[in-house]
Amino acid sequence: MMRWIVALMTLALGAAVIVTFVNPEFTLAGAGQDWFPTEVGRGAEVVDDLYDTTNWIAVALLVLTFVLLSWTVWRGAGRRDGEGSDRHGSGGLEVLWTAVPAVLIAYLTWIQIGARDEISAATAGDSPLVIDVEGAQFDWRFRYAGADGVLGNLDDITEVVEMAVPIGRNVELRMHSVDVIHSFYVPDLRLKRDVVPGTVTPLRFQIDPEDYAAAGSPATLELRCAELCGWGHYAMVGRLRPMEPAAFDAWLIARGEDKFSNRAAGAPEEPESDGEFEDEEED
Ligand SMILES: [Cu+2]
Repeated sequence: MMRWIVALMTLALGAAVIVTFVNPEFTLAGAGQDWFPTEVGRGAEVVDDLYDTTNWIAVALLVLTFVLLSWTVWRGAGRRDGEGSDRHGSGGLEVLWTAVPAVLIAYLTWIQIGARDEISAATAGDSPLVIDVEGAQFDWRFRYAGADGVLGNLDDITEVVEMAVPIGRNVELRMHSVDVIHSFYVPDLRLKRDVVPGTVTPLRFQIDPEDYAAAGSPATLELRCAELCGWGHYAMVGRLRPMEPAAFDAWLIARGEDKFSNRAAGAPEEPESDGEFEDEEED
């Protein structure tokens, strides 16, 4: 009797964990959603496939673990003398539990390399629009080449918090940090990459026009810092503003003209800010 109670309790615990873990997939799928917001980046669906594959392998292993655990408890509790087995070592089992994870890890590595190549292929070709991205405690700064098309000189256009990007055009970020490690994370694009002081990290993407329209053409895409970087980490929020290519070009030219008219009028050359974080700093 005892062993059945123990085995059922173990199974119930296993089932509860599985339901908690697996159920959101079905609930969200029923509502026509996924764990993530609808992807709008070229090649981003590859990340979703990778996520699903990894997730289902984990669920299968979880089920297997609980079934084996329940069986062990049930079998052990049935021994009348109350003694456990004194068997030590099992060559066959050790080979098995080394070989199976090794094969799984090799498989996961293989599909991740494939996914990386597919994502790179999706944004290959076309000389990209280059944007310099600076991560700093605790905001995002963006720098575009001015009218001369060259980054890193006086006519550069600087923005804070919001990065305008053209839809359907390759964008290449050159990311760097002025202090600690940050992480550039845009869930809608399935993009996440560390921004590390002392080095420049490139990151390419393209907002796919069809996917963007299918996602309901959101006015902005959330940008988060995904690396705990200090007390203001929670406020290190930015956004991407997708724009039609013609509107983007016009915006960039206008920003360039603003800058020079401001300078001629003697205005300080300060990037605009939405004040989200700066307000707090003044207190
Ligand atoms: Cu950060």
